[in-house]
Amino acid sequence: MDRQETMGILLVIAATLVIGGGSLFYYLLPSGPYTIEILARAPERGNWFPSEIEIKRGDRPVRLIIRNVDGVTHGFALPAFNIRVDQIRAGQTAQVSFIPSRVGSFRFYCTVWCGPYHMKMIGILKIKGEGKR
Ligand SMILES: [Cu+2]
Repeated sequence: MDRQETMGILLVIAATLVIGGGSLFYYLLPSGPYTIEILARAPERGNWFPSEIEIKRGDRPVRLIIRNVDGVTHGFALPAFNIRVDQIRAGQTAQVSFIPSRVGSFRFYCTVWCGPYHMKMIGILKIKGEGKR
């Protein structure tokens, strides 16, 4: 395992902790935005992580932190909520927010031609209707 692979694994572990910590934070601070971190990588290097996100419908804003941990530029679009970030350069982070007001499955995807599998750089945001978020 080389240094870069080790770093990649550590980043995934860190992201898992951040996402897990984010959920805990949600219960502790029910009025703040609900933060979700997404790692951006071209499909051949792991794709969006997580590539499937499930949340509950609600009035509280959701904040997406999109972290480009790849070596190339990516973009981000979640058209169902009018969100588009044209360029997130390697190593950079973008933040967007929206109110998850509608139930459904919504695609998010990369908007920059980042490699041969660019068209597969797609994730799903599922917004569920029942229960309390
Ligand atoms: Cu891309």
